[in-house]
Amino acid sequence: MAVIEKQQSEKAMALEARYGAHNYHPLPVVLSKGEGVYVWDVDGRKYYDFLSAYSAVNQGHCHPKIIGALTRQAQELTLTSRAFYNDKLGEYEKFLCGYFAYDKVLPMNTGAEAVETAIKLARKWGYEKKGIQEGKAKVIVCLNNFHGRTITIISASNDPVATENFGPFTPGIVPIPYNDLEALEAAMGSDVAAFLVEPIQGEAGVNVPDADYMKRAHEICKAHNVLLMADEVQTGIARTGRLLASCGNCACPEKNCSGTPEVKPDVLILGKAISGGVLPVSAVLADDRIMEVIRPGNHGSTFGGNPLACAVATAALQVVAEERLAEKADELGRLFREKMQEIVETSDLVRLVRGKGLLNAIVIDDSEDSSTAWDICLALKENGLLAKPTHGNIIRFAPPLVMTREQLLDCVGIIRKTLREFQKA
Ligand code: IF1
Repeated sequence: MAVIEKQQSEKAMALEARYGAHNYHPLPVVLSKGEGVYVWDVDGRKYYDFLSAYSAVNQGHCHPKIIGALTRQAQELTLTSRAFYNDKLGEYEKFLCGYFAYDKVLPMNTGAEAVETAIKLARKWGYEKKGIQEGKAKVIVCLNNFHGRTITIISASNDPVATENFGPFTPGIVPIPYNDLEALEAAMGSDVAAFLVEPIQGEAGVNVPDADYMKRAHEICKAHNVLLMADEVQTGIARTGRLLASCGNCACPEKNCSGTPEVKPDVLILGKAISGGVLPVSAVLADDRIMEVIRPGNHGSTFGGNPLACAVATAALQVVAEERLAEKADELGRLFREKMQEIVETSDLVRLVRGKGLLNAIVIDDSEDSSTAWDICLALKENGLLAKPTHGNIIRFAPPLVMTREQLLDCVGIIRKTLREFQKA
């Protein structure tokens, strides 16, 4: 690398080290441009993006339709706050409710805010509709979950790195093992308001539960008058080969998803790719019997549902339908896992591949605290593909859903070549 080029990258990294909190340990690459499935670093090197900003850039970087919506709205009106009406929010709310087949939506900004909103909604519904004793409402969560970084959300976490020295924690949260319906049944009770669950646990290492887990979990919830709250911040918006990982139900105008409706969560939590990764947009959807407990002054956000977010998210969801991204993710995901399985069978470095749609991961045959997965990601970077380990020995592979078959096979070639180089080293 030419000295000047190195200096640019190192200068950017040094500035973050000096002036930024050290709350991340990024791969040593400094990105300056993104387009579709590609990103470029400050030295002009081109990479396949195989993380998609943790599944926020499902539609590809800087999708022209979404950027067009952003720039047009940015020149009209970006923010009114909810102190006043505006001409974009009602239309957006109608579009979103029609797209996902719910009566109402509460618009927020980040995924964590949407999860917090869902917990508040469930508690209020529990007291006012289910008759739970005031202050006693419980929310069931799964071990090894990831729902965000706020105090209430990490109160549900069993990840010491995410929780140590952040106490005291929020009460009323009951952890159970993931993909364990007996444990869910056993945790049920008259004081339980909701079950909050990821249809696939992303951060935990792309843990895919039994095929009927969400359906049977919903049956147990219904039997005990408990709300099923699906956190689809990472698995939603076509990432797993269906519009939503939990229900596979597609109500969007273009009937984009081929899935049959398996389960419709009582509360649906969306974020990340709802805006195509262009700006923070999240949403909580529910039918009237639940959302009607929210009255003026109960909840809000300065930026929640701002006109810019409405324009961007509408365009981002239209792209999902128009470009049939759910079906693409399903088809390319199967091809990717098939090719990864060939590597599993010929390499003693990779223990297994798992995932759904284009949310996949490989498990490296090394201990969780080894640096092997990290070192493989460094080698992948040198070969033109950016990915990052989730936990220890697990590498998540989540490219933008707009990838072509040829590009995917090119990426498989890079992964195969890198693992071979690694094997010989
Ligand atoms: C970080 C993880 C992924 C999420 C689910 C809610 C949120 C997330 C299922 C909160 C956010 C992000 C957060 C980011 C890294 C990334 C992540 F590694 F942290 F766990 F994707 F797996 N529900 N996930 O995945 O949404 O508030 O971030 O908008 O915090 O390091 P957010």
